[in-house]
Amino acid sequence: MTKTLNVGMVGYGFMARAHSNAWSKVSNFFDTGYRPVLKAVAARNTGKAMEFADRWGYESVESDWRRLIERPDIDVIDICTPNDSHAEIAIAAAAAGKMITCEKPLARTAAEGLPMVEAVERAGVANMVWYNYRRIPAVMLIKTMIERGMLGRVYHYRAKFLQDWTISPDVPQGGPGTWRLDVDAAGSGVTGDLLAHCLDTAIWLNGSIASLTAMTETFVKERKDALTGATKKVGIDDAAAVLTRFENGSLGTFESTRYARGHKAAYTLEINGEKGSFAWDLHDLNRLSWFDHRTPGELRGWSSILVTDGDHPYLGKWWVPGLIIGYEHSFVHQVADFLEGLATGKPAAPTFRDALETAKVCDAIIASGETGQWVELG
Ligand code: SOE
Repeated sequence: MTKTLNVGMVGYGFMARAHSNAWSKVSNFFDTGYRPVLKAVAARNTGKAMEFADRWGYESVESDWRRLIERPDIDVIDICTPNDSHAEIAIAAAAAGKMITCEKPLARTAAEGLPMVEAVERAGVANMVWYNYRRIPAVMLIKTMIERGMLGRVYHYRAKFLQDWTISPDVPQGGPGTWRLDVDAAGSGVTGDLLAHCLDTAIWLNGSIASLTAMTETFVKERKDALTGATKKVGIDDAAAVLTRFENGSLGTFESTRYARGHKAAYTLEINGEKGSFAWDLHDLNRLSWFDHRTPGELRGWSSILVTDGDHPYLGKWWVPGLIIGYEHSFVHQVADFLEGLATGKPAAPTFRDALETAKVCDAIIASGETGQWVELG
C-alpha cells in the first residue's frame, strides 16, 4: 500500500521551487511505495511563503521553521535556506525525529557539517543532500559503465563549472538573491556553490581525493550590503582552480568561476581511462560522449550517445524512447531515490556523511587558496 510522506519545506527561493516540483511530480512517474504531500512551507516572510504555498499547492504556512519541526503531521523537513541556517535547522529537525533533505552544500564548513552528521546518525533519521547532477541519466550511465570496468585504470578527471553573473561590482552581497556573495551566509563562494557539485560527482565516480592544491581569487574586493547599503569587504572566492590527486592514483583538475563572461551554468566533466574516455556537458545533458580504445583502429573515434532509451537510467519511467528530459528531472530522480531508500532501507546517496567528505575537500581548497600549499586529506 502506498504511504503518504508529508513534506515541510523551509524556504521559498529557486531551490525550494526545484525541490517542490520534484516532490509533487515523483509519484506520477516512479513507483516507490510513497506519495509525497506538500504539507507546509515555513519562512519568516509570510507574504512570500503564502504566495509560494498558493503556487505550489502547499496546504499551510508557518512563519518559523521551529513550528514546522514541532508539527506531528510533518515527516520530512526539506532545507532550502541559505547555507548559514542549514546546521541549526537540521540538528533541531533530527532531534525531533524528522527525516531531512538538505540543499547543498551540507553547511558552510566541514566543522559546521559534522554535528549535522552526528545528529542525523544519533536520531537514526533518513537524510540526503541535494547534489542533483548525479541523477542526470547520462552521468548515472558513466557510473554504471565505470563499475562494469569500461575505463580500466583511470588517469585523469577534469571538471569545470563556469558562470558570469557576479562580474559587475554593482551586484550587492547579502539579502535575497545575493546571499551567495556574502561569506557569512554562504561560507565560501564558487567553491561551496559550484565546485562542490563537481567534487560530489567526481568523488562518486572516481573515489576519494587524497591531496590538493588550489588557487583562488576574489576579483571584486568590496560590495554593498544588500540590506544596509554599507560597503563591505567581500569574503568569498570568486574563482578557484584546483589540482588534485585521487586515492586511485589519477590526477584531477577542477575550475570554477563566476567571471567567465558568456557562461551561465557551464558544467562539463571528462574522465580518461586506459580503455576509453567519457565526456559530458550540462548544456547537452542527454548526450554522453564516449571514446572506446578497444574498437579496431580504423573505426576508432568519439561516439555521441543519446541517453534517451528506456533501458537508460531512470528513462523507462518517463516518455517513450528518444524523448529528452531536462534539469528539473534530476531533482525528481533524487526524490525517487530517496523514497526508494526509505522503502528498501538502503539510504539514498549522498547522505549527510557522504556530503561531509565534499565539505572537507571544499575547506581544503579554501585553505590551500590562502596558503598556496598542498593539503593532504585524511
Ligand atoms: C548558483 O547560481 C547556482 O544556482 C547554484 O547554487 C546551484 O547549486 C547550481 O546548480 C546552479 O547555480
